[in-house]
Amino acid sequence: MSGNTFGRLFTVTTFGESHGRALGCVVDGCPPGMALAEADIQRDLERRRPGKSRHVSPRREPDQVQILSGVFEGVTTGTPIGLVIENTDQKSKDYSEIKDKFRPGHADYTYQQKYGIRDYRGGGRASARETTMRVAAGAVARKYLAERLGVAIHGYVSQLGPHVIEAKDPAAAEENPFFCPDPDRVPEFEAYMDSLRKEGNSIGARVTVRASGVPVGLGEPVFDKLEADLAHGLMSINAVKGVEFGAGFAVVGQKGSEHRDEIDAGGFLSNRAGGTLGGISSGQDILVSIALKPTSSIRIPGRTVDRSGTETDIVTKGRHDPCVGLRATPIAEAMVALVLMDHYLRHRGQNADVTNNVGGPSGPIGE
Ligand code: EPS
Repeated sequence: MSGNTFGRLFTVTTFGESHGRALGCVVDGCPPGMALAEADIQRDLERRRPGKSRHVSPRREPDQVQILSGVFEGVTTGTPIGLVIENTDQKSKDYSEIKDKFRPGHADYTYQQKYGIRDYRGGGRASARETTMRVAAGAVARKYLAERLGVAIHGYVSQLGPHVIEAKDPAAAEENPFFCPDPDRVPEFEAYMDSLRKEGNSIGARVTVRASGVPVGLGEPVFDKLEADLAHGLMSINAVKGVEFGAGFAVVGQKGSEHRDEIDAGGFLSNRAGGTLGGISSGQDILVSIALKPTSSIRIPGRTVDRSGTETDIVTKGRHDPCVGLRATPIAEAMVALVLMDHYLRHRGQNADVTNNVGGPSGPIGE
């Protein structure tokens, strides 16, 4: 395998490029018997797709998913689920000017050096368009987790550039183009993004995801700790440069007496750990944040070299996201779903017979 497959028991293998014919994936290991229709997957694809507001890439893609296999009479059969989305709105000529140049801060350079050839159209495989299939596969995992275990996974943008956003109303994040959980601040962010776009620049963001109802016991110490695999999945999203769980990097300044989550008969009294202990889910909410960098496709001229090593300037025109973090919430949720699903099956495989769990904040798996 060359890095296009994720997971051990619940796996997803993705393929496709931004300006190729289609993007697709094979989801393997899905338990049989779950009702699955294209509409179940389409909802999350709709939340991710470009062209929905002036603050994201204007590329118009319906991102209509087709289920090619693995579902019979509306129910999963346990065989590989093939999913495909056609690309319909490529404008490859946008890239002809920069095809032999390397955008500073972009994968252009490393793809060229690693493979000796690259599909420069739309960034090829390195394009954020690749995330369609993560979202599609994640929707399958998420449906199973919700129906079988009652797991709910929700995210929001918790920082846009310098603006830290309080999660006053997490559900409201679904109702604005910023995935902003504080609806009163939306006009402020509209103005901020308008001025950034005018400037031809881009900005970073932070996205936070909460998974509730996660059973105790998911995660396989020592190398496949739950947060290690979550970090793997989340770090593999385009533009992600950091992952934090619970108190995150603030742990550096905390004392043991402040950081620990005390327990009484009713359960944990705080959640600074972010839902895992020793790499195993504790039954508390999984709380994870990711840092997304500002994208490199900007209109501000920058210095670079071309393929022959000659110094030159570069300006990236076309239809780019000034803040890729604005569309990252469903992608991050999908990666969390894929990891939890994989670890649920792995835990069930090894530990289904374990009976001497103590009572506590959350019961043994399967209860
Ligand atoms: C992207 C550039 C734009 C975005 C694209 C990601 O594509 P293009 O240059 O082909 O118009 O629209 O995102 C998507 C198409 C998508 O579906 O997310 C980039 O440089 O990563």
